[in-house]
Amino acid sequence: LKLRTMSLSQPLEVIPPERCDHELWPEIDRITKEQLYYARLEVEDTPASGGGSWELFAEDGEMRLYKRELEIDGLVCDPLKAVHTVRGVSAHEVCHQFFSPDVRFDWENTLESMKVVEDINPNTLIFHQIHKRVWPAAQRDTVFWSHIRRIDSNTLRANGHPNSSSKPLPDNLWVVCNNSVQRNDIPASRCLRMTLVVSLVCETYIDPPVSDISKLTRDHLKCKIIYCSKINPGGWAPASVLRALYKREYPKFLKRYTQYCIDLYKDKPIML
Ligand code: 6CM
Repeated sequence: LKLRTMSLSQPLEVIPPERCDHELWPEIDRITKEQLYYARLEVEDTPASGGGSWELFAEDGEMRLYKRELEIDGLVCDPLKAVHTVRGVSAHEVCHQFFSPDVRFDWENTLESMKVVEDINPNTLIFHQIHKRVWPAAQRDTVFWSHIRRIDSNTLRANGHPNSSSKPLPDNLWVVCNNSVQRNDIPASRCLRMTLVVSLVCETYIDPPVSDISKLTRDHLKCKIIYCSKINPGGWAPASVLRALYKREYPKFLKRYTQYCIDLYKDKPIML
């Protein structure tokens, strides 16, 4: 990917194509915007998807993780929302690493295999992933589209957040949305097919502000990270094992992933 810098006074840029003829494109566009809206609502003011309020279950420094208990047809589908703030990386960098298939195994440790099964456009791929088996349940796989985009300030305003008017706008904002897709041509073979909707929303704040963009360093970068997920295990999985797994693994994932990004970019030019 070409390294880019931009003037902070420039309007934010939208990078997904204006149009795309793929049959999934209307769904990709709609769900990405919905997930962006949902993620940016404040935990304190809003219900978790499916109703009810968020319960804080892990906290470490700036990092806070919330969940809501939700069962669908007897299966644990607890929505999760995690918020974190880190310094030294931009929203673009944190989202780019999450989207890129090339580095997936560098930070994702739930995987046995990962394959890109379709390339919809430069910002959108379809993945087939086989996850490591968790005893005593059957092994799971997932098929999902993954879409990355920069959100411009007009889209942000049009997205109409009830609680955003009092908040400062970020200097830029990126989102990656992963959402399951039904693909009968990809057999689940020995696995149960799990379904998911996951979003990673990252906001860059230049803090302290710089008047001269050429003086921008990594010390000025503050990145607010919001990670939301809702996973349906797709078949029998003991509720207590699944909840214990999520409670242990999500905080570990968020810490490991953000540290991975910080370490990776620390001596590299800034990709705003
Ligand atoms: O969001 C994350 N990773 C993305 C890229 O891989 C993508 C994948 C999400 C699926 C995560 C599944 C985790 C659970 C796998 C085992 C399920 C076994 C069920 C049976 C248990 C009794 O969005 C990071 C995901 C981090 C998860 C901790």
